[in-house]
Amino acid sequence: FISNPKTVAIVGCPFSGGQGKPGVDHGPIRLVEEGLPKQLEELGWKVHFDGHHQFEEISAENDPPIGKLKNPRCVSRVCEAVAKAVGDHAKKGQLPLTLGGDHSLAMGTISGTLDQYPDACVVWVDAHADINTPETTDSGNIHGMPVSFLLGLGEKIPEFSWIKPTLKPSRLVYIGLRDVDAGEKRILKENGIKAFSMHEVDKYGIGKVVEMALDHVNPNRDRPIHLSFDVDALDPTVAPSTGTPVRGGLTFREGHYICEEIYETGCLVAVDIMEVNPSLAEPDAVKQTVAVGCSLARSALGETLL
Ligand code: Z70
Ligand code: MN
Ligand code: MN
Ligand code: MN
Repeated sequence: FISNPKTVAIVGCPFSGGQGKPGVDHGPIRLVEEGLPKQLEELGWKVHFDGHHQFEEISAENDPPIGKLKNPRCVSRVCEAVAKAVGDHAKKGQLPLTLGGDHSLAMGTISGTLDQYPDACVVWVDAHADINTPETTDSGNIHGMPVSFLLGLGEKIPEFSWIKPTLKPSRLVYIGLRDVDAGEKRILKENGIKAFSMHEVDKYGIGKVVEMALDHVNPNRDRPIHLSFDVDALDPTVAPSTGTPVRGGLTFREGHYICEEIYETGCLVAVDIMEVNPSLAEPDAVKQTVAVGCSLARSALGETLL
């Protein structure tokens, strides 16, 4: 799907409005400072990076809740801008690599991907399902809801009407879940959404889980793949500096294996690395988390062990 010479477009999204903890907006800055653009060049990619998006014209003020949703206008407008950026890069044959920022941004990134590749499937790697609706959310944090907006579930909020809910439940698969709200479990069941929780990773091993996940969304390995990776899918010992660490997560190798295997399909068209928050741990743990974010991106873009 990607034209030659292969170009990756880094879409830096310093944004935290989809949740309550400051600092996640600094994630993309740290990932780039760590040397990610150069690392990708060393893998043979042409790297397009024209600075982090500033979302200048989008105000975080005068944005009272709509129902339970917090910062709804701000999140919506930022995601709309991200959808345009990601879609434009994809249109040029570039592979957008979005650096978050909180996971609400995936409303934008996946909308951008689906605009260019309507038959794309989504592999969502996360401790959380991020599929609450405006009705089921307890927290009101929109980073816990992007998937429901993309699927068109729940009450329609006019402010989010730019989202075309074109993602089909059958084109979505989860890996790594272990902190899923009761309402989310019901939504997953009702919509027949395939999910490989940490229980399945324990039972079958990551090799079999990735194979089954791809067999579900992409049986002939001919559909474009969008990989949306929340670093909290990794165990907190591996990625400590993130907003909602949950014990019992993916090992370092399991996380990277998912990325390597998806790269190997040759179908990958977009990647998100989300929820790196450099303000939530000691300096060494922050450095470790930032380094892991970079190495996940490298694995997804073709870095091999041999
Ligand atoms: C919860 C909610 C969530 C990330 C927390 C948590 C969602 N289900 N996602 N941290 N990355 O607020 O809806
Ligand atoms: Mn750009
Ligand atoms: Mn998430
Ligand atoms: Mn998460």
